[in-house]
Amino acid sequence: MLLTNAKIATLRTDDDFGIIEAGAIVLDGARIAWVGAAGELPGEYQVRETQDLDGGLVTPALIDCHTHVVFGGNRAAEFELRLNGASYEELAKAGGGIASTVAATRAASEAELLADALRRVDAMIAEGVTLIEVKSGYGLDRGTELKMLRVARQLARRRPIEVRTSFLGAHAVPPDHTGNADAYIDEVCIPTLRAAHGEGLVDAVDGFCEGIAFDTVQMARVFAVAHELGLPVKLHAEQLSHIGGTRLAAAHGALSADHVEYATEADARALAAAGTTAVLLPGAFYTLRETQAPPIQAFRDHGVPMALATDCNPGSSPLSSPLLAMNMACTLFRLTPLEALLGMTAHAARALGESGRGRIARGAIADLCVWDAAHPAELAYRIGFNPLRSRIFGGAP
Ligand code: DI6
Ligand code: FE
Repeated sequence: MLLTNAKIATLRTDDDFGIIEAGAIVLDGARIAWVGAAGELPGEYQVRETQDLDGGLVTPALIDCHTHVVFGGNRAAEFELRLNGASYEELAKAGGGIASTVAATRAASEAELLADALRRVDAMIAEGVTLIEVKSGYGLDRGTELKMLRVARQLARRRPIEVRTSFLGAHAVPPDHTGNADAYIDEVCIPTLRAAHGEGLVDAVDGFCEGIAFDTVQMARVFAVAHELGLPVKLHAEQLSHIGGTRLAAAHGALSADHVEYATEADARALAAAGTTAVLLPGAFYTLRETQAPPIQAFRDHGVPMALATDCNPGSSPLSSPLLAMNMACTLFRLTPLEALLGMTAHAARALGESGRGRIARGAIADLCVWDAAHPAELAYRIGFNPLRSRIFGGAP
């Protein structure tokens, strides 16, 4: 298939949008066979179908590399409590927060969880997302963690989207183990990870390294099992305080360290040396009204790739709009529109360990978006406006 009459933002490198005016793309099945100026299209391609894109803007499709789209219930009541003076950490300590979503998720059937998650996924697809990461972590017992991961796998069977799962058994200490985080890790979290892996439900292992969750020593025990099982690791690190999660992630060769508001320049250096991607989650920063932004300039200075994601979850980031996340990253964290687009495409792919995605180049997966926009900076600039015209998933419009 030949796509023609397009303005293409290839993101070929990280230096600029890599724009090709009057461009054309040849798709061969699920892959990109050729991209360039239409006038330079080699004669060798036998084109079966041509689509005139009428001057539309083509970018790589969006990738949401950090989501918790599978969960029961919602936390609008806590949102209200916070607006009446309670803090996120106070609510967590009082048995609300993640624990209240755990109760709702344990009580929900697989069909209910799936129906709810599909509505959030549909919102993402409508903005041009073709690949999402989905975490467990609202079960915190074997049955419910496995249930969440099965639902995550189902999403890819119900919709034209790819899903990568992360096991987040180390998300919070469940009410049944209050004050006994170590026993929870050893007796529930790690055996559940092994069981989920045994069923082919786990693509990566994540954790919440924070004062209200797990420390670096506990996380290192979970990561050791991930390594033993051959699974990549990633970590919620330095979101609310600095306790060393970023350095731990780097030391374990993590795919990503996520949130990283309280990360330091030394942490940025460690991430760069390890080749670990920093995942920025402005939706959580915004919702919790945090004031400490991640060390963006240090990430730039040390060459740490920055990905961007919605963190879609019922507590700290009830956000299912990647476009709004891109806007927030620019407004709140001062990313450039180019950095925001790279963060939702090429660098998000990197955070998932997926090379060959997120850029428009020969041999890459043909996941593309066509936008009603004259320039790619428009994608991060607008607020609450969706210029998506069409989405191409694995070579199929
Ligand atoms: N950090 C977050 O922002 C989410 N999980 C995490 O570890 C919040 C989860 C929640 O509040 O439900
Ligand atoms: Fe998260």
